[in-house]
Amino acid sequence: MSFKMHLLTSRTVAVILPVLLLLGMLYSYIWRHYRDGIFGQEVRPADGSSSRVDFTIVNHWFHLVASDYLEYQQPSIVQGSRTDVVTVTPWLAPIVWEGTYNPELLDSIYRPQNISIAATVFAVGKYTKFLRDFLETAEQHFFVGFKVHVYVFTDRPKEVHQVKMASGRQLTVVPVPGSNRWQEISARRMELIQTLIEEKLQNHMDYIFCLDVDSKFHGRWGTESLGALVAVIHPGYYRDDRSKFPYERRPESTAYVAPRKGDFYYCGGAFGGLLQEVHRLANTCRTNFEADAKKGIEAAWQEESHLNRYMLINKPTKVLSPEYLWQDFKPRNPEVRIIRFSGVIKNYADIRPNV
Ligand code: UD2
Repeated sequence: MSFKMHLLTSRTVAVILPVLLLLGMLYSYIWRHYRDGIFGQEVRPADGSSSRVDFTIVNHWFHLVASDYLEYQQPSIVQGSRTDVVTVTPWLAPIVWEGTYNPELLDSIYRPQNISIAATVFAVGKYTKFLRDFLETAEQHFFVGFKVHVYVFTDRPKEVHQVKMASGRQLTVVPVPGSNRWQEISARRMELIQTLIEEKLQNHMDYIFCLDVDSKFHGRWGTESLGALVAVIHPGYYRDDRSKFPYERRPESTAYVAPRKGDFYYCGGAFGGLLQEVHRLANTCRTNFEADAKKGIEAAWQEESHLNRYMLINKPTKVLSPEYLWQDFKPRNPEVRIIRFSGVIKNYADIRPNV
């Protein structure tokens, strides 16, 4: 090779190499952001730890295809069937009340999509006694006609009642250790939900709902409740000023909410949504709960306080009215036309491992 030729080649390499390097870096930067935004997420909770989970794209969330053959009542934008309650949040998420939706229309949209719904329920210690009613009534009312997989977390697998389940529905018992503190049982749920999503559910199920076991279904709980992040308004506080909400009020806690902040007070006993959203919620609440524990703090209402803090910042995309978690000891308020799911009356001293 002549000297000139050699010089030319070296110059070309000197120009091309950095350009190629730059292009490579640009490609990997764009791909990383594209993948995080579309396919998954990197969750970086408060302590800086991270956990990568990849989820597939959820088409049914973006594309609602109705049947051409279904006839239904004309909807109106000037005359609502509910004028006694608020049906949309200030961030434009629907608040689901009886009379605000058409169940047949919704089911006809979601049934062809073959969606699947996981439900978690914890029955640790004496709480196994609530399982039978919970499971039997879920068969009658919870996503009837849809693919449902119930996961029962318990330290007493032998006490799990065998329920006859319709085709497409199944139950899995997940053994967990017992505890002598009810606060720990309640709070540990977030970690176990996170692990379940990571190890069993991702890319197999679409939605997940996490429910208290000391409850029964009395009415339909179905496709109207689907959303990316779904919260249920607590029946005990929805008429109160937010300064009275039982948020965690100590600023040292990661669950802290200032007195003049808050939208609604949500239940720890029922929440759900798309797997990736609930994973993010569970991971954050668990991490924050653990960060508090290191400082010797336990939030006022354990994971419910952390969930409320999370939902204040990460607004739920669908809010379920207190129809979706009433309490049997409370007389029904007139705006609650139907009770769909409700906590039974229980004697805490009898069933909890500690006071
Ligand atoms: C409220 C919340 C609950 C949770 C708790 C605060 C509602 C309706 N309930 O309920 O979700 O946020 O406050 O910690 O929003 N469990 C057992 N074994 C036990 C104790 C608890 O399995 O010994 C499980 C069980 O699934 C139960 C759940 O934890 O449903 C919540 O415990 P709880 O029902 O005793 O708490 P409660 O009624 O104060």
